[in-house]
Amino acid sequence: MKDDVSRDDFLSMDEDSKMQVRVQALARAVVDQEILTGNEDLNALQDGLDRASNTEKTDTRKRSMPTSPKSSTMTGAEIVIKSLIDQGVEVVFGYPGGAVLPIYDELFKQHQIEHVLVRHEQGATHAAEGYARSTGKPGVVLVTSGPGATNAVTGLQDALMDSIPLICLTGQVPTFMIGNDAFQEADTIGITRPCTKHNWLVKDTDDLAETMHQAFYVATNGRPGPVLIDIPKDVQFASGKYVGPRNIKPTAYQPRVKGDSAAIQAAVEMIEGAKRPLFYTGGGVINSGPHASQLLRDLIEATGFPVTSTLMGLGAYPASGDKWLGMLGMHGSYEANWAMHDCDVMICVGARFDDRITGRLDAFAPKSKKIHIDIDPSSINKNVRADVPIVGDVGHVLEDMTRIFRSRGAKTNKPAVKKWWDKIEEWRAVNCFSYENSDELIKPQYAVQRLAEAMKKHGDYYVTTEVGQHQMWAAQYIPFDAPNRWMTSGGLGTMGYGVPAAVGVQMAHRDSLVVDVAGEASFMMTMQEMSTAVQYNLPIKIFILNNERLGMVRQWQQLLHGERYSSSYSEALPDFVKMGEAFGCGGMRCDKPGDLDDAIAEMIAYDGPVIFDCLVEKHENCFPMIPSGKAHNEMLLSSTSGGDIAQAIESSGAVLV
Ligand SMILES: Cc1ncc(C[n+]2csc(CCOP(=O)(O)OP(=O)(O)O)c2C)c(N)n1
Ligand SMILES: [Mg+2]
Repeated sequence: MKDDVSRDDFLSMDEDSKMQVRVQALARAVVDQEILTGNEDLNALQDGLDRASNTEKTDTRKRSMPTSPKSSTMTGAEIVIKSLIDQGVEVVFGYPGGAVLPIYDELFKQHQIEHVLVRHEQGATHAAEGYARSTGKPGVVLVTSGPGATNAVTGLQDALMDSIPLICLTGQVPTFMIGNDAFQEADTIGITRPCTKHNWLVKDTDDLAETMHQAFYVATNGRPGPVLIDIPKDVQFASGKYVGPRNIKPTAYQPRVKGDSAAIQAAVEMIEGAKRPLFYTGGGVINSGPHASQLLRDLIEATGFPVTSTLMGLGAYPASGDKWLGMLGMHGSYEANWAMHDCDVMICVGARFDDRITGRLDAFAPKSKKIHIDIDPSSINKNVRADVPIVGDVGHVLEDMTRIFRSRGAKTNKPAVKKWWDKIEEWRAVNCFSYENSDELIKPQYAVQRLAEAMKKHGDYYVTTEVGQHQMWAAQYIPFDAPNRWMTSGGLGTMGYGVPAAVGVQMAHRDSLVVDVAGEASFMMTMQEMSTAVQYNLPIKIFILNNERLGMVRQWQQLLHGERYSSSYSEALPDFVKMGEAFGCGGMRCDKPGDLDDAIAEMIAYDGPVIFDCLVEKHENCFPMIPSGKAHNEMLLSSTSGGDIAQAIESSGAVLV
């Protein structure tokens, strides 16, 4: 339709002209697709035409009820849009194609939902993830069948591993052609079953509304995650019954949110007696909502215990808080990892004992008793045995725990905890994030530190990242004082996440500063989304730490593969400044430490999206590092000598990633 008439022209037309345009578009869609051959399809087409002409006619055909927007009978495509509106959806990230044209047609006719046209379906899923993580609301994706759906798979798996609520709507070939190897057919349900929390193929328009609302429920309740609804094209054209979100049948999926009170009581007793306690928090705190982060802060202040967090949990407890030890894990802080190794009571809140956190499992926190709070029962005792497991929502459990702790007099073993803090201060004094700076070359750590200072000066900021060394430096050097400000691909480690995620974040926070800390190689995986940023006036800043290397791969090859740098050099890089110009956004370059502050200030002040090419030292490694297969107390620091590093990883560890 866009070929013939613009959206604004369409909206200003009288009803007769609008009708004509719709009829032509529907007819064209049929010819283009060459799929409406059977009687049922002709009925479906007739339904669409009837609706378009808004004729009040009685018809004996099964699914040809005329509809008005208020009626509870609508076409499948209308049901999709009405369900989204009733679920409070404001933005959909998507890409059209033959199998979703009826839904795109309905999008065209309304004003409540904004559609963001990405440049690749992977971009739609990451943008929806960025939107979801920065707002706490589910992200919505709309893509076509076949390649549209398969392109979305990486983002679905990413969202599954990081527990991000997404609703992905895919078009499918008409029901009567499924299994025929039809044009753009793929077994989307089969392909996405392992990378969604749940998925549905809707074969009857009467089931569509119910399924849409179920999908929102499943994606956002319990451990959040991506869900997918596959909607054949005839189901979109046909008419069916609409039910609102409050009228759907009760579902069997009722995740437990309240923790067992006896277990919470046992946990409080353990907290009271702890001599070397540690809070180990994760993305579950953020997913539970800002209230959970506040409760966590209250409990930490009430106990006076130290706290560390996974990559996904940054911001739940403020980095400026005095109980903060920094992130733990493979590239976490010295003090956090040592505290983890030596603690006697570990309070794990909304984290899942991922291998990046535990290191060698049989040497993980060997002297500790573990309390594990998680909404997902399958996470408990999966990798590490919990002494006190508590299944429930972090917010609910922390509220009960704090109440019980206070009602018993807020007792802790103060002298022992004071001694523990003294020990922690010794580890802190190691100053594990120090590095040798240079006047000539921009050290990547320095670049991130200067960026962090400038962002702090600017005020509230949101950061996305790609995957690699730059991601770890961003986690180490950028402080987050609030939840929902840090968007990174933790579980899947997806290069190419950051640009589209920044698009999604900026859609939700139009006036905020949104920066993607990128590597040059990752940026090139989804850089086409700069075009999306330009189209929707999203002033995202892409801060590339350009080391002309697949830096993290190079680091592992140096440490593990005898310095044989097999294919880890970024050859034939484009000129990122010219690329910025070509996209119609800003392009900047900086290669001198002395110019960096001014250049970063210019980038932040630039009125629009910017690609910032920061040329950094090419051989810097990311420390501290727990070599694979080692325990937390065997961490390497930047001061560890080269020979010791080369020998640090044994063959048993080399097999691990
Ligand atoms: C899609 C994808 N492919 C491959 C990898 C493996 N990988 C992890 S980090 C990395 C290098 C990233 O290079 P760059 O984006 O320049 O970041 P740097 O490490 O140099 O900061 C690679 C190839 C990945 N994480 N994701
Ligand atoms: Mg690089």
